Amino acid sequence: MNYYVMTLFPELIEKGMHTGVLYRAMEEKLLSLECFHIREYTVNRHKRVDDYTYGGGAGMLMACQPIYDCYRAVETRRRLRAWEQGRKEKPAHVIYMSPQGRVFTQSVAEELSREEELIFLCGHYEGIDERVLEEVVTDTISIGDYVLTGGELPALVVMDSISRLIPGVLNNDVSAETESFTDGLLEYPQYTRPEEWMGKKVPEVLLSGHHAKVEAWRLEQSLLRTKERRPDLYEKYLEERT
Ligand code: 9D3
Repeated sequence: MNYYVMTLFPELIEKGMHTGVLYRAMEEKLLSLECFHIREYTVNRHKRVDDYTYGGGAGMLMACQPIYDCYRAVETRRRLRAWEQGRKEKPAHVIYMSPQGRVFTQSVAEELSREEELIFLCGHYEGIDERVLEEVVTDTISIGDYVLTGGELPALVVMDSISRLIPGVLNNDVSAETESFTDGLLEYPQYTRPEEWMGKKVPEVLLSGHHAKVEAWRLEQSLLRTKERRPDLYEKYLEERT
């Protein structure tokens, strides 16, 4: 997976991706990341990327020109890399991170993980001039109903969850298996050594070595937890089993 990110805060994206599992995956060339700093593409001599809103109202909007020129730089870079690697050029998949987008879920992550390349556009201020969005954006995604200051953290969330679905990134088949087994349920409680801590004992069944009993206990715990904490998921799980 090759990620391209258009942003006013490239260092935030770089820092977020150059850590832990994702860093290793980038070293192994399973992932790549290239950030494009929108401010570098402004032709304005004060390097301004924002301007007042027609029709009035509070706040500033990101203007068309810097974003469009930044996008053209991404396209040039994509074309070069496709040529270098002898790949066929594909139309761009440009994701605008916005509170007005479709809400990101695990199934959206699965859908996007099948792409070879993804381009992210992160907004700031009160938003972006609609005309440049019409010109470059093919998909708009929100990470949920709460207000942030910009699209960078959402882009990191989306890249994180897509990346772990790419074969080799987690190199942990058991995790993937467990995920399908408890599909749509919350995880059961887990314990490690010591057997007793602050007077609290690890549940007896987990020490029994009885594999079938352990599995039954874990499923029961998952069901109880999901019913209690996420009745919406619980209902869905029951519906899918009938
Ligand atoms: C004045 C109306 N505001 C919308 C509630 C404007 C506005 C506020 C904050 C527009 C953008 C932002 C910054 N947020 C994002 O760029 C963003 C976001 C978010 O705030 N929540 C969840 N998902 C996302 S994806 C991008």
